[in-house]
Amino acid sequence: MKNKFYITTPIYYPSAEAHIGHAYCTTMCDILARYKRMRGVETYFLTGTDEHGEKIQKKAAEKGVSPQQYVDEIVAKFQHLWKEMRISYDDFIRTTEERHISVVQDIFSKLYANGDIYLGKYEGWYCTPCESFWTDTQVGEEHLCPDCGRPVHKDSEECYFFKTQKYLPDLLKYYDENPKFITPISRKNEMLNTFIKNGLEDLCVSRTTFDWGIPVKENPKHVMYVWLDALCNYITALGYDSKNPELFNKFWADENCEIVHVVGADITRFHTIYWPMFLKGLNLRLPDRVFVHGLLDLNGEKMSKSKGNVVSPIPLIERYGVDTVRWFLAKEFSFGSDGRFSPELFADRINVDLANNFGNLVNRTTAMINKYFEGKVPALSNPGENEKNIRDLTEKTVKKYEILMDDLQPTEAFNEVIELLNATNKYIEESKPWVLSKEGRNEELGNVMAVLVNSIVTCTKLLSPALVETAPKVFALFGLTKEQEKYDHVHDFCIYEGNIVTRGEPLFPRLDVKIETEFIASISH
Ligand code: ME8
Repeated sequence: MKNKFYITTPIYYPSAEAHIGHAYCTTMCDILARYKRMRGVETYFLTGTDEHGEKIQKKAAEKGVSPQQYVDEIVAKFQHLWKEMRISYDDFIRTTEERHISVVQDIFSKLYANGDIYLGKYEGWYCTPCESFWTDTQVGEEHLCPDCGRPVHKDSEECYFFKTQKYLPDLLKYYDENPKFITPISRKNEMLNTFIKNGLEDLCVSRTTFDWGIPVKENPKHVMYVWLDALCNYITALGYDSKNPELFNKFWADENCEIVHVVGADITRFHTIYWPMFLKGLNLRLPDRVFVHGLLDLNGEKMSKSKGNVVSPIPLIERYGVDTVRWFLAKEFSFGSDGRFSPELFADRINVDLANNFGNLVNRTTAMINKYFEGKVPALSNPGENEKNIRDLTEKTVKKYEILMDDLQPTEAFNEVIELLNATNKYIEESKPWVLSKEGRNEELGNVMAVLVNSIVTCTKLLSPALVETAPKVFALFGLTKEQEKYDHVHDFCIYEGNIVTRGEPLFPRLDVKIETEFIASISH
């Protein structure tokens, strides 16, 4: 495992307010960042907003405000949402900040001086929402954008081009040598088959038809193509090519730092084809991984403001608490696959995992320790077969969890933890503590309690990157010391003897699926 970790979300367009899809990606990155920090890995987590481009300029004009005013308002809402979702980013980059603009201008100049960028003329089919030109074959007879499916129009403009063929051999070599560069693997095949094998054209990297962008210093009637501008955020935020390059040197320039970009399936092409080429042009190392997550829809329909089916996470957080929303996002959809959001799924997921399984286990255990042992965790002595089985399963779970998390598979890692919680609940049924108590078999009863506490504390630690509010509550219920709270004790078994256990309110009340389904449907807009 590398000893540093740099993880980024896409920088979102502040053209409309954030919805559950944006929250999904950001939450998954937050979980991975918190996990790495918990493991003692020096971590830097970046998110931000992508504020230039024709689409934003048009939206601002429609509203009668300047583009800057327009984005300022929406960016504040993004930041508010991340605060509510307890997103632990280290930096939030905005592409309208001076620290970004000046460096991107220098990057353009460097690529131009290298001969990677040249001035030419573009004729093709243009998709305004995607800000992309397409060829005849790509738009087909229907003249529809191959990315978003909306109509395109013929356009031509003088623009600067980036020579993609120059770096294609390097890119393909990097794909071969780094089989996990693009995951899931199906996304890599999609890039090769859809874009690369059909002949990659040079990329147009400037525009002259609008001015809400970063001016090209060499020729200011051009503004930079929004994707060149945006992708560079991953290095400008670290101070690349600035007076303060410490973070850049520490994270990007160090081979011991694992660099991970998490992106949605809609923007794979930019991150896995063009971005690595720009980096090659700048003579910089490439990221270790571009993890492509799936897109969520609502009841089978693409979420869109015009359809009025956008779900904002804020009312969900207000009603159910932030951990519930974070858990749903982390656990419901396998990271990398597309997913369907529906109110029923939300309520079921919370009931199954949090109320019935985890919450109920905590509840029962705190109650039994208070009833049978006056709230004091007993010692484990002469463990029997059942105790040993749980110990073995705990060890295995921790190992698998770490491997999966390190491989950017948080959903699968949490599945392992849920399995351990299931096994622990089953262990209660098999050990029948109420019978042990009746028969005065105190040593065995004590063992059961010690094992339950161990399972709960260990699972809470493993779930803590998602359950940020619940984990400290559980630690407090079981009277953990600061030392006992440390992650590394997941490798110890039953070290909580003598801890004082308090009974608290149920952590996750059971939801009435019908009532909650109606509530969630009522907040989609
Ligand atoms: O593409 N389900 O910004 P963007 C899951 N500015 N994730 C979703 C989603 C959904 N329904 N909708 C959006 C841009 N996302 C560029 C990025 S990066 C240098 C520039 C998430 O606001 C997903 O991660 O359109 C997707 O890739 C991203 O938001 C697109 O955000």
